[in-house]
Amino acid sequence: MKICVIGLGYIGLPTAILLSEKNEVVGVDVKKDVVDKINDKIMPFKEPGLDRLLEQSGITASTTPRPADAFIICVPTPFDKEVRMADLKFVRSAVESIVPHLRKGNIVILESTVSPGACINVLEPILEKSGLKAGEDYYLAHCPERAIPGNTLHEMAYNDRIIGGIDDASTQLARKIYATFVKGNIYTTDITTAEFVKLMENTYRDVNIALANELAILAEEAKINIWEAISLANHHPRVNILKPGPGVGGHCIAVDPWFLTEATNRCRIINTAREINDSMPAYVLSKVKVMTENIRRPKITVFGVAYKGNVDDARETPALKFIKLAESEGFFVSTYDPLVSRFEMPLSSMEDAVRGTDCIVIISDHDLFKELDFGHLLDNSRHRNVLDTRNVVKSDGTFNLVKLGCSENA
Ligand code: SAJ
Repeated sequence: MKICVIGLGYIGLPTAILLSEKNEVVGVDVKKDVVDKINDKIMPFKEPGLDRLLEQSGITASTTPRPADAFIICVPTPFDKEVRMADLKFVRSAVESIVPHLRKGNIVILESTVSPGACINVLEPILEKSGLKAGEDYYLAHCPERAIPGNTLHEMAYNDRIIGGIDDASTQLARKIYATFVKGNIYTTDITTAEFVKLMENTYRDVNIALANELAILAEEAKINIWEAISLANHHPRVNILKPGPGVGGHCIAVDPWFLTEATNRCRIINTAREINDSMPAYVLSKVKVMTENIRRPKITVFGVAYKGNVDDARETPALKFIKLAESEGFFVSTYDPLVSRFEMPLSSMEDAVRGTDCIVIISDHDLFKELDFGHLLDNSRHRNVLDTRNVVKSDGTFNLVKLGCSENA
C-alpha cells in the first residue's frame, strides 16, 4: 500500500518508519531541513533505536503530499492559552494539503490529539472540498497515538491501540493498516469515542500526578518522606500513585485535559488538577527561597530543562516556568542539560553552571544525574545546597540536600 504520513515529528517519523517495513511510505513535513535530514538518513531528533531503523528504512521525505492510498496525519495540536482550547491550525493545514490528492477509495487517518468531535466537525468539511464524501467515496478514521517519548519504538509496536472510524469500513481498513506493525491488540469504536478515550488517558495521568503533588506538600507538613510513603501505598494491589515533581510538562499531558474541558463549565477535578500541576514551579521556588534566605544576589543552577527525564524535548517544560519565576524574583539562574539542544535560554557546561552557585535545583530526572558526585561537584559552588524535586540525588553528607515531599529532617 502507498502511504503518505504527514508530520515527521516525534510520532509521525517513527510511525512512517515502522509502516515502511511493509508499505511504500512517503513522509511529509513543512520543514525543509527536517525533510533534507530524513532523505540523508539523519534523525532530526533523539529517540532510542530510531537512527538505526531510519538508516535501514526505504522511506522518502517531501515537503508536499503525494497521491497515495492512505494519508496519516501526525501533526502537533498546540494549546491556545488565551482561549484555553486546542489550536487545530496544523491539523487544518495538513488536511487542506491532502484535498488535491484525495481519490475514491483512499483513507484519511488522524493520529493527532483533538477535542471531541473534531474529526466530524473540522476534518470532514475540509475533505469534502475534494468533491468526495466520507463513508461513501473515501474512508476516515481516528487512531490516536499512545507512545511515550523515550520508549516510542517499543510502545508503538507493543501497546494496544484504539481505532474509531466514521463507519465500519473505515475502521476495518485503518485496522488493516496498523496491523502491519502493531503487535498489541487493536480495539475498535466510533470516531468520536476514539477522540474522547485519548483525552481521558492523558487526563487520568494528569489528575494522578496532581494527587501525588498535593500529597507531597501534605507530607512535608506531616514531616514524612513522600517517596517512601508512595512506594509503600503502591504495594496495595489497587493503588498506583504516580510521582510528584516540579510540574507537568510536554506537549500532551500538560495541555490535553483542556481539550476535554474547552466546551463545558462542568469540570472540577480536571481543572483543579491542572491548577495544582501548574502551581508546582512556584512551590519549588518557595522552597529555594527558604534554602537561600539571607544570601545577597542568590545564584541558582537548574539541572535539567527537558520536560522529563532522558528526553531532549523541552516543550512546555516546568523548568522554563520555574526559571522565569526565579528571575522575576531576583535570582540569577544558570542552566545545565546535556540532552537538550533547543531551549529558550543559553545552556552552560556543568562546571560553568555550578560555579559560584548557591543552590542546584534538579528539575528533570535524567539518569545521568543519579550517577553524579554532587559532593565533589559542589566544591566550586558558593553554598552547598541541592533541591531535588525528583528524588534522584543521593546524599554523601557533605551538602545540604532537600527533597520535594520531605520535611527537612525526614
Ligand atoms: N510526570 C510526573 N510524575 C510522574 C509521571 C510524569 O511529574 O509520575 C511528569 C513528567 O515529568 C512530565 C509530564 O508529567 O513533565 C508528562 O510526562 P509523561 O511521561 O507522563 O507523559 P508524556 O507527555 O511524555 O506522554 C504522555 C503518555 N500518556 C500516558 O501515559 C497516558 C503517552 O502514552 C502519550 O502518547 C503522550 O502523552 C501523548 O502524546 O499524548
